[in-house]
Parts: sequence; structure tokens; C-alpha cells
Amino acid sequence: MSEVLRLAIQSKGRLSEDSIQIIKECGIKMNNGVSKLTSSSYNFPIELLFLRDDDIPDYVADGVADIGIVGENVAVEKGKNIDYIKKLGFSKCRLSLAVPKSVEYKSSKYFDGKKIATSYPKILSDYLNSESINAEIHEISGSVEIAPGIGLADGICDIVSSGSTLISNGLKEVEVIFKSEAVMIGYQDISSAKKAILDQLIFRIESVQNGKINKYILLNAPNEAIDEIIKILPGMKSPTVLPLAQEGWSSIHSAIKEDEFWERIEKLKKAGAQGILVVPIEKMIL
Ligand code: PRT
Ligand code: ZN
Repeated sequence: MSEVLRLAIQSKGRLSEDSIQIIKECGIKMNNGVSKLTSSSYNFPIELLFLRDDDIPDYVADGVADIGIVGENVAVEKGKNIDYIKKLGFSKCRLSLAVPKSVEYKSSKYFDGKKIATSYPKILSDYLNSESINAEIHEISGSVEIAPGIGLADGICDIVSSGSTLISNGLKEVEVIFKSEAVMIGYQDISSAKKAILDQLIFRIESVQNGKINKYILLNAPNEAIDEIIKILPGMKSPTVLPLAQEGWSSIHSAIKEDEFWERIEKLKKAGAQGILVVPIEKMIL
């Protein structure tokens, strides 16, 4: 039987939808629905394992799954021997310290001698050690934000995204100790046959990611403006210039990074560009 790459993803939760979306965008089609424990593909040698996110680092460290998608916060907290293959750019959040909003907070020294409730004892103790703070860590598995209100702790260390959970529990964020996003992790002793499949998968993921950060741009310009426009639009190699039916005019095509887009558009207009079209790129192979 030929090799199949086993990818562990969260079965139900914040990471599930985006994890499946990545697989779809790579053109990988699954045989059965995503409600089962596992699912295989008919056009790519991959099998998905649907797990609780907390179990994914263990499965990957043991080689039961070859790779997995999990929040960096969970991967680092578990402290397993795993490879960090790639950040995936979704489920961004931070792990922060928070205290009741009435506290007059000046510095992290506030936590000296205090009790902090968290589900992330390892990341928190690494932070406290690095700051030479001597605090007591009280590990709880859920609803950390209610701990100060019921007198269980002086402060908390928890995942924050919008910050509204803290506010509605009368807390304020005082230190960001860890920034997280979804990451692809891998088994450290992956076989060479599986590594070859993984390389193909990563190539596809990067093509999709490059497509997302770039846009395809088409514009018309008088021929005498072409040189200046090319300077503004370096493109992948060099922009495509095609003659228009109208004498003395050309159409110029190129790729442009989304975050450079507005600034360049202004310059292009000044240089004489007209009829500018900007369209999404589905995939981009560099
Ligand atoms: O059942 P299973 O164990 O698989 O799932 P889970 O409940 O443990 O995890 P899940 O699905 O809640 O989160 C999975 C991952 O998403 C986390 O490990 C983070 O990497 C990431 N993530 C991104 C978040 C958030 N944003 C987030 N806002 N994880 C949790 N939260 C919670 C947080 O705990 C707090 O209660 O949302 C609340 C804060 O949100 P704001 O927007 O009010 O600040
Ligand atoms: Zn979990």
C-alpha cells in the first residue's frame, strides 16, 4: 500500500472550519463528510483525523498523526517534541495576564506573591521565571475569567481575542505574555515517503497564501508612460505589456501585494494609468 500522510485537525471548535478550508483550497477532495473520526481523500494521499485540539500535540509527538493543525498556545503549552512546520495565519489570539479593573497596576511586579489562575501553567511559569516574579499558579481547565470574582485568584492568565470576555467579567488586560496563531506541527521522525507528500502539501498551501496576499492588476496607459509605470509595478518577473487597438496605448498586467496596493494606485494614476482593474488571485506559484 502506498503511503498516506495523516493530518490531525480539531473536530469541533474555533480551528475546525479554517483547517478544513486550507485542505479545500489546496484542491484536496475528501471522500466522506467531516463528521466522522477520520476521512480520506480520493485525489491526494492524505487522511484527516478529527480530534480535540489538546490531544493533537500528543498524537503528533508519538507519530500517530504525521502532522497536525493546532493553536501555538496549545502546542507550546504541551511542550512535546514536535517540529513547528508553518504558521497558518488564522485563529490569532494572545495569552494575557489580567487583573480586576479596580487594581492600580504599574508593572508585572504586581504579581509577586499573588495567585494567578490559568489553563496554561507552563507558558505562564516560563514567563514568570523570565521576569523573576514569584507567584502561585492555580491551574484550572475552564472559565478562568471568573476566578478573581469568586476569590480563587488575584489575577488570571488566559486567551484574549477581542477582550470583551475580560471586560464583561470586570477584568483588565495588563500584560501580553504570548502571541498565538494556528500552526502546522509535525512528527520529528517522519519517513522520507511521507515527507515528500508533506512537501507537496506545503507547496500548495504556500501557493494559496501567496495568492491571498497578492492581487492581479491590469491597466491601460499611453505608451510614453510605460517606463514609469513599470517602475511602480515591478511584478513577478517583469510586467506584461500588450498593445491596445487604440494607437499609442498599451495594456499593462502585473501582480501587486495587497498591502502596497493603495499607495501604488495613487502613483499609477499620476503616471497616467487609466481603467485600472484589480482582481483576486486564486493561486500563485513563484
Ligand atoms: O473541544 P476542544 O478542546 O477541541 O476545543 P477548545 O474549547 O479547547 O478550543 P477552542 O475551539 O475554543 O479554541 C481553539 C484555539 O483557538 C485556541 O487554542 C486558540 O489558539 C484559538 N483562539 C482564538 C481562541 C480564541 N481566539 C478565543 N477567543 N481560543 C479561545 N478563545 C476564548 C478565550 O478562552 C476566552 O474565554 O474566547 C474568550 C476570549 O475571547 P474575547 O474575544 O472575548 O477576548
Ligand atoms: Zn481544547
